[in-house]
Amino acid sequence: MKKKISLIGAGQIGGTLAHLITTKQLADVVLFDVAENIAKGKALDIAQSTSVDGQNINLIGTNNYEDIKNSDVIIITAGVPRKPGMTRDDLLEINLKIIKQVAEGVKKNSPKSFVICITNPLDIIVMAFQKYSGLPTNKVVGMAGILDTSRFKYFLSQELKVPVKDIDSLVLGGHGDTMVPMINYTKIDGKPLTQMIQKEKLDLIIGRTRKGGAEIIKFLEKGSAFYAPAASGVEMAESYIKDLKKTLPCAAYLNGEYGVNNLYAGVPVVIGKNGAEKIIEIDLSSKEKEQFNLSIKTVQDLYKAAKNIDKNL
Ligand code: TXD
Repeated sequence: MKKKISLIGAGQIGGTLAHLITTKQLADVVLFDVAENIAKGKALDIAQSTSVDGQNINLIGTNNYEDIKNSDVIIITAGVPRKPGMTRDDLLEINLKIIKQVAEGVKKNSPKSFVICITNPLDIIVMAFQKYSGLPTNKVVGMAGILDTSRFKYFLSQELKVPVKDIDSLVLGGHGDTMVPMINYTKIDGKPLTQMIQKEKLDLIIGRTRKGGAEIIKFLEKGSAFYAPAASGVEMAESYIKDLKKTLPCAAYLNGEYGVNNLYAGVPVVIGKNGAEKIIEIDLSSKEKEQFNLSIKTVQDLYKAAKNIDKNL
């Protein structure tokens, strides 16, 4: 039975998601955007690429929420991206309004979907989507940790001259400047990272990872990163659709895990046919636990700011 993925937002990430889903033949695609012609134009262009590569994938572009009915997966990128000099938190007020509209559309038309939020500020937007939509917490997750981990692994691979596939790592916590690369968990070809790199070089790489988004925004001037974010979102969708039960760093609803309650934050999550099936609690060093708790505090503070904007959150 062909699967269906609806993409709410047909901008830089949404369009790239649509193209990746098509080339991987993962599912038929609905590209939804308030800018209907953007959605229609990108859907038509990607659909025409299937004649070249032979994929059996159907795509439509729309601004009608009824077209997302019975989606297996919904990936949300609707919102405003950062401009140079902006923080992810600066997007809070405008993107909260947008995610409320999106939540209403999804709740009404496709409430049984597995929903992956990408819009920033990610940890709060995914929380707001779950609260506004009322979808079960195991069926609503946020994409950030896979992207942050991919950046960290890439920088390490460049520094140590090893293939990224030989690096195991996790970046957890909030998707912001306090995100936590798990140094003790990171292995290079099975060996502890700390035995492979000088502290000064590692600190530079951690700093660059935390500012990874801003570095790309500076180059692009208009818009923010979209290839790696889209690849990261597709990995989550694929693990759900194919029931791969991959353990992936995602923003998931914490209900006591890691000592955190009623908050979304980046943790290792098993993603399978039931959505966020299990949160994995890894052992944290005392320093990692301190940094993780600080990151959680920044998410909690931003959530308080969100509740000041909308008391219903
Ligand atoms: O790791 C992560 N989670 C981040 C997320 C990585 C990179 C980018 N991150 C955030 O994703 C970024 O800060 C933005 O908040 C979103 C989307 O980024 P993108 O680069 O795709 O932004 P675009 O190109 O501006 O696309 C956004 C689209 C655009 O086409 C708008 O017309 C549409 O969103 N939009 C809407 N669609 C549906 N419904 C509503 N209300 C709406 N408002 C705008």
